[in-house]
Amino acid sequence: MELVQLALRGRVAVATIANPPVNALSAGVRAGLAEAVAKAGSDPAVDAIVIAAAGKAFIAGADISEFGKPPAAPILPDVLEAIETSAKPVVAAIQGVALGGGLEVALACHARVASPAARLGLPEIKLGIIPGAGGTQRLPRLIGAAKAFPMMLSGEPVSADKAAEYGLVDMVALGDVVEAAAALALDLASKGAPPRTADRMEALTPADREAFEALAADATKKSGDMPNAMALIEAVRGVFTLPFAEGMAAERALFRTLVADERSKALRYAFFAEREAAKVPGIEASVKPRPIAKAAVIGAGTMGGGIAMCFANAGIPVTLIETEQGQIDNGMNRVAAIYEMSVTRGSLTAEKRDERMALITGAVGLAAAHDADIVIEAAFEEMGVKKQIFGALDGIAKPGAILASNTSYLDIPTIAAATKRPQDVIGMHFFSPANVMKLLEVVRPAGVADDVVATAVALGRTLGKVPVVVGNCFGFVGNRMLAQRTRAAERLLIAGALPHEVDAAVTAFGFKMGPFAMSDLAGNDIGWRTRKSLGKKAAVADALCEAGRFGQKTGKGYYLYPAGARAGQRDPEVEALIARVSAERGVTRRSFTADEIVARLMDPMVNEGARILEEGIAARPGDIDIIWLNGYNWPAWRGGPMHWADTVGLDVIVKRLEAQAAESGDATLEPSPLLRRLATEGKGFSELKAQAA
Ligand code: T1G
Repeated sequence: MELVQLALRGRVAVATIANPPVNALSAGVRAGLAEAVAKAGSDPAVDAIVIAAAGKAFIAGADISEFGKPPAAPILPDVLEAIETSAKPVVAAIQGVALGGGLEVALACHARVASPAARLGLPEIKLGIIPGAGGTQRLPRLIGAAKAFPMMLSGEPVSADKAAEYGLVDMVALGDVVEAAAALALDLASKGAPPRTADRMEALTPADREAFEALAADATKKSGDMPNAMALIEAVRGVFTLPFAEGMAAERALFRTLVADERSKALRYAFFAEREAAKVPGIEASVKPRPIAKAAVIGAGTMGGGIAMCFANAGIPVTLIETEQGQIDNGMNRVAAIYEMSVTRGSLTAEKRDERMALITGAVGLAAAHDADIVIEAAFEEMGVKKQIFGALDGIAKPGAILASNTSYLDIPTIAAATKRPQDVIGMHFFSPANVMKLLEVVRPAGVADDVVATAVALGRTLGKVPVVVGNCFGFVGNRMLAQRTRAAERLLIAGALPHEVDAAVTAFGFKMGPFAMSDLAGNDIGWRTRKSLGKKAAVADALCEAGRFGQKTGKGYYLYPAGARAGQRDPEVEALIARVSAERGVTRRSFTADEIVARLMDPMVNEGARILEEGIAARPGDIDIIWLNGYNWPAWRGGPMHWADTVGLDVIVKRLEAQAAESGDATLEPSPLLRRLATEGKGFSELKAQAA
């Protein structure tokens, strides 16, 4: 099928891009577009040209899968120059998303018509790059740098109406957007006006420059060491200081440097890994999810309330169930307070708040779950409680209802065995706060029905989550690997590092918080309770808890939190306690560099990830990375633990693990067979093929 079809509509030539699923600007599309515009331009029967697209998207941008390969002619800037310098008016008919190169195509046109649902944006910053086909040069000239720069810095699209308000589109067409574009194109042709090209400077005034420079200064303060934010500022500043052609050349040079940067490669890797993760090996795309018109959540605590909010935010009525009215009231008040905060912050209208609150109904007793299509249990993390709830739900929930547990590590098959419908029981592990964190681990026990898995994944996407299907084991994937990092952090303290040194190394690596500050925030007693239930020990962590140092909530944990202090402060008492534990073990303490700390924390996580892959608990290394990127704030520009390991080199990681195992005598630090095999073969995790989870 032709990627760009050219058809005459009276004296208007319509070039329609058809490159499903989202009309990415592959080499074939670029060539087709150039050919269509040249052909229409030289056809005496044609007075004007429209660029349109088939399917849900106008154009989703450059074909990201082509990055890193030698650019195939014609490159996009050349195609856009041909459009912009066309002697005949060219109008874009935007019926869906016009993103990245897609919006740049529209910017090279002489006018733009959008459908009401269209969204227009330059999301390149999210991929660690900047627009590379004139976006930084044409958009400011059209709407002013003070409006264009924030669009490019956030990477967020604007609606058709907002685009019209900015002057980014000339018209929002309620009917057929191609027809409206053709009429506008003919009108431009009839005026005989020379097509409007980018180097009109009306929008670029001294006031616009002043506003831009203020925004740029703010962005510089906030952007940390992300090179693409700095490059974006440089490229946009060029519209005030360089002629158009030189500005275009400068933008292209900056773009090409960023495309080659490891950080952009990691972000592009994660873009595709997230989409791969939604494809469940062994479950055909044809398996239909069960319809979910009504939900119920058992447990009105922090997690239950957050999960109920996810349904309300997606417009799905949800019953929030507890054993007593007082708990319902507390849960509903907590939810209302969170929504109120969003209204105060301006991120939610009062009307939307009321709409969402009205979708959440509190109820006492499990019987209220009788008409739900899915029931999600978010009760106390104790197997007895869960078996009792699922046993009761079995007799209440309607046939075909899905029964899911939000447990973060308990055995799903044991929970399912409490019912007569194990094929309908699954794990849906949300991350706290459930209404904010994107990750959803869908835990697939043996025997669960395929359409139940498909429903959990589809529902996860409907709730705005990033669903990843994982196998059933203690801690599933994320928490199982986190346990390795926690053990490694404790080992480091005993070997000679101090909490603030470990946390500093981890935040320098790119995490928002280090493990000890995180533990103080969440509450050290949570891990302490789990270790006790499992009969496990952690000398330093246990000693802190035995001393009542649970963290921020008790004013002291690994750090001191004097009243009103924003961050924890070093506590000599804790450092003396740690030294005592080292002495009791006959350990001669030594200092560690930040690099050594990172290696000692992350290598065991990678090793556990390799075991998770060997056991088939995760289908792909990319699934593990998506879990860490979306559930644990792994720095996005490092692509996740398995991608990071590939950038380090698996042979290096194997050697470091062997040294750690020998030094500590801890056999669990020995490299897993898969990790050792890949290292021996000189391969990376990225060369593993998907397997059924
Ligand atoms: N390139 C290649 N494949 C893409 C793609 C792209 N730009 N966008 C989507 N896909 C694939 C995706 O991998 C999936 O594949 C399928 O399309 C459906 O995607 C020159 C340099 C458009 C809002 O960053 O935001 O232009 O899994 O599941 O939920 O200056 O896709 O089916 O095999 O996401 O309906 C800038 C990225 C590129 C936009 C649709 N553009 N895409 O969401 O579907 S850089 C972007 C999206 C650039 C210029 C620069 C979303 C979407 P598969 P999907 P969706």
